[in-house]
Amino acid sequence: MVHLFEWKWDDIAAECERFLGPRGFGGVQISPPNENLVIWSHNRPWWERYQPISYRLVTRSGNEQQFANMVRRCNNVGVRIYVDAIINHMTGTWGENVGTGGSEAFFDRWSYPAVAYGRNDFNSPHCVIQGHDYNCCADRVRNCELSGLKDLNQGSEYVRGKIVEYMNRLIDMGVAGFRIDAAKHMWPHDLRIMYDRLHNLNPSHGFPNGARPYIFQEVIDLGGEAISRNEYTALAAVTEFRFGMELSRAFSRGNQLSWFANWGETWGLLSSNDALAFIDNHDNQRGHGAGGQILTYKQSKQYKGAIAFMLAHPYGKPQLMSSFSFHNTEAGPPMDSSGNIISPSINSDNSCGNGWVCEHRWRQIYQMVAFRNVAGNTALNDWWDNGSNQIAFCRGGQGFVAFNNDNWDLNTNLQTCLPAGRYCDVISGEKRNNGCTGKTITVGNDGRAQIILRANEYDMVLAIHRGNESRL
Ligand code: QV4
Ligand code: CA
Repeated sequence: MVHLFEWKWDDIAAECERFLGPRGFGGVQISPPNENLVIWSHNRPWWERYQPISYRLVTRSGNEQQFANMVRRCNNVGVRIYVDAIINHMTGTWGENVGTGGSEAFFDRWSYPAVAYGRNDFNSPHCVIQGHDYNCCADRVRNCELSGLKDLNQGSEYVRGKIVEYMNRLIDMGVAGFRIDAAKHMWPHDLRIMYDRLHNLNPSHGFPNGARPYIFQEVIDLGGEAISRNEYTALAAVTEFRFGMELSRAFSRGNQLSWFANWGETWGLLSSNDALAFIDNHDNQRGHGAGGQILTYKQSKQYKGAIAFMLAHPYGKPQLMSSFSFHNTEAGPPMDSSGNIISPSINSDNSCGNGWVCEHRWRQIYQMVAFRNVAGNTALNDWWDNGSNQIAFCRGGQGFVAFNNDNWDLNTNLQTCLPAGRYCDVISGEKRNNGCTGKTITVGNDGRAQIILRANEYDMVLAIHRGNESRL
């Protein structure tokens, strides 16, 4: 799954058809599709989309018809749509009070007529979460406001009804699941009641009869807080923030890759089935949310290393971040002077222009998506390391990957566990007309090959696998 952060629905539909479907991506996380407050006083920041004003499907990404069209076109090519659901709160106090669809809010009366919500639908007495609440007071984290955003009371049957109605409308339109924003700030038993009332996925969009939505809940748990991610795993999957934190640290040389031989639950990560795994997300790539030195597109060599490790390793359900380029952490997506989002342009080498980074279109990343699909459910085997930052491993006779994050060369004969033959390294190049634009690796009858990754190479990864993209 890739998070196409702030993309427009028409552009996502085209991306599903021209790139994501053909390249084997399973899904897209989209930005919140419901109406949000327009915030010109901060020059239309990206975070205005986390300030709901109604559940009407009209945002800078598009209107309801464009949304429906995107879902249909993506499902047709096997790419599923996952909605970022903002159900903990509504927009808070601002000088501005008009939404992307023209709806208004009246903050002094806690009034959101386009839903409609009023004073009784929010938690009271009114309070705002303070930093130390996270360490002591689960009830305050759940019943007070997250940075002044009006806190809905999901204990109310009326509020639950409105939220479930919104989510079911999306499911009926063909959506496959949800990211539950700020799940930590809602009571697990209220979430359970709402999840239980969600419709089955719509069979007319190609889902099997009785299929349930895939839900991943945003719970930031780096340890030591009053609320634990374990309170949410019985309900649905959970975002595993420790995953990207540890891998970012290691690929920045703050820890040795050789320690990752037992990467997974033994490191204190969630059980693999419960985990949405990622390196960076839209918050921590710009210093919001969980802190720490998170790798992003800005440290591209290390970042591609961490992403390749994520995609090659069997742990969790991996999610890629696809960004717009930014310097200012508040800045919204590329836009014109009226605030309309500018579409990404597509260059002949697959990369994007117009201010879009499109990490998912970097060869070293999308070719590792193919690697993961070929590796399937196979386990990890033939781990090798040099006791430092050179490692290699296999996936069940399907794929082999090597990393060199030391400042000296890797040049070693290693077990690749692949059938004898010639393979194209999918990191340094790609297969073209039975040739390879990058390194060619020859695997002998014993499954071994000479693996070379120089310290000063453009990338620190080498990957070969069975299947069309790599086998020559
Ligand atoms: C300001 C003051 C407050 C004051 C308030 C009201 O800072 O002290 O009470 O005004 O006067 C924006 C502004 C923020 C402003 C707030 C309210 O940045 O300064 O408060 O709006 O108007 C995103 C951004 C937030 C942004 C929010 C709403 O990250 O900065 O707040 O959108 O626009 C915790 C949570 C976790 C959360 C994470 C960021 O446990 O759930 O913080 N992550 C998710 C999303 C994230 C989003 C939200 C939750 C809220 O991933 O992107 O916040 O929907 O770790
Ligand atoms: Ca709450």
